[in-house]
Amino acid sequence: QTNLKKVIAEIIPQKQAELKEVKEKYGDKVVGQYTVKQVIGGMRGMKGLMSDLSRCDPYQGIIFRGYTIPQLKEFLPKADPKAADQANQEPLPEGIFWLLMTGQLPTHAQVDALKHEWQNRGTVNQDCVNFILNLPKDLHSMTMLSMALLYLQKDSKFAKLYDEGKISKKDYWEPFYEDSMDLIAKIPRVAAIIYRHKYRDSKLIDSDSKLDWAGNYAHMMGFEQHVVKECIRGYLSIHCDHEGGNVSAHTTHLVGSALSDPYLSYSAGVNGLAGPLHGLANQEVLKWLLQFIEEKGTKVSDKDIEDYVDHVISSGRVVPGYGHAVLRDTDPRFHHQVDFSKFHLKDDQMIKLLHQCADVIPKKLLTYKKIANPYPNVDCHSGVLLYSLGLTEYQYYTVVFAVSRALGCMANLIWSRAFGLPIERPGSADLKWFHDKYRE
Ligand code: NMX
Ligand code: MLT
Repeated sequence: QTNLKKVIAEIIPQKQAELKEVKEKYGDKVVGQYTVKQVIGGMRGMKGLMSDLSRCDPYQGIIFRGYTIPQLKEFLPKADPKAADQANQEPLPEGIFWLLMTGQLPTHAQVDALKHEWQNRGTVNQDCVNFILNLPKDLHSMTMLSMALLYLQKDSKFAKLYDEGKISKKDYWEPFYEDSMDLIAKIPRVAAIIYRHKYRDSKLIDSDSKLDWAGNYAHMMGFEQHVVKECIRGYLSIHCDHEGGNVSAHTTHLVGSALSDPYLSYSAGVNGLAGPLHGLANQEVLKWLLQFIEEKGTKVSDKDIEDYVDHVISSGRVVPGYGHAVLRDTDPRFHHQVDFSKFHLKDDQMIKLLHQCADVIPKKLLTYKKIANPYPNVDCHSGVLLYSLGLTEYQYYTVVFAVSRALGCMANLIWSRAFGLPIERPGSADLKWFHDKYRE
């Protein structure tokens, strides 16, 4: 079966039964205790959400439906199924979406079907193109993306059916599926239009119906080199999901729980991704590195890097690309990008400097006792990779992240409606409440 919707429709009743069983069997079990410090401290370490798509292990990193990143690189279909060489080893994002949605590794035929489906759904109407082309170019590209997603919201099938009173709760997942698939199909086109508008005199490039979702995105931005297409395939695969609690996934889920449609929900998620402690860190790393190179050049001593870290921290800033709220070791997504760059960009000076920094900075950060994790995260490498491949406009990098994150956020949203999850509404406490409850 290559029709994803039909596959999902068969899995949903089984998964609903599993969720019912979990609720009945374990509904009254205590998950854990949490402290006042955690309530005030961003709920760190508290399990407060259910997301069946992926889980983040502090040491192993992200596990998508039971598979690690190296396993996915090995098992997921590639753009050229016949090429077995290292230059063609990046997984197709179509494959990871299939896995996230179904829990099963896809066949080439299933990935191909998804590629064609997204091609068919991917046209962006001229009114939306005009909307983007009329946006002031000094808006940040993430602001443009968020606005363009809101513009597309007028075509939401869920919002229309709900407004007409034509949809029953048990069927919500279907229009959520339709909207989500449309959004995923259109987002590379929208993102490419933003890129061409902001950085290439608004000269647009037509979609190429022969290409896969990621390859076509690279093409529509104006990059035809094989290595860029491969990079974008890998990039869009590994950034897609990071369990339910990261800011973009959590925001999308929260907004969707109010039955705001996928466009409204993901626009909100994109706004969260645009924060420098989250997805914007990839542009911040590049900015940081370029400033460093301007002052010191690319051939530097370890001491130069250590001094720069001290300088940044003593001025009250963070070193972008290092640390994580959950991870306690180097992010496997960072390793994935190191492998890619060591093969494709081994002589690049900037990449070499980045690898030197990634060696030196964690040791330096370890001397700051308050930092729970000094190791490189996904954003540490991604910007430098794009820069070295010729995509030098770093204020755009988080848009690439957002194109990828749409996969995880949309898959989560569809499953949340299929599971019939309720509106999310935790309690909050004022300071008086803490005093009254705990005063000795
Ligand atoms: N540079 C300097 N200080 C840091 C760093 C860093 N890279 N990482 C953590 N700290 C500080 C943090 O600001 C906090 O200081 P204070 O108590 O004065 O507020 C202290 O160390 C304790 O923070 P942690 O418990 O280690 O980290 P937390 O879970 O609060 O935050 C991040 C996680 C990711 C927000 C944090 O490590 C950070 O700001 N890193 C740099 C930005 C970055 O790379 N973000 C991208 C994350 C990945 N993504 O894609 O979203
Ligand atoms: C992500 O991919 O969302 C980041 O690593 C941040 C997180 O997991 O909190």
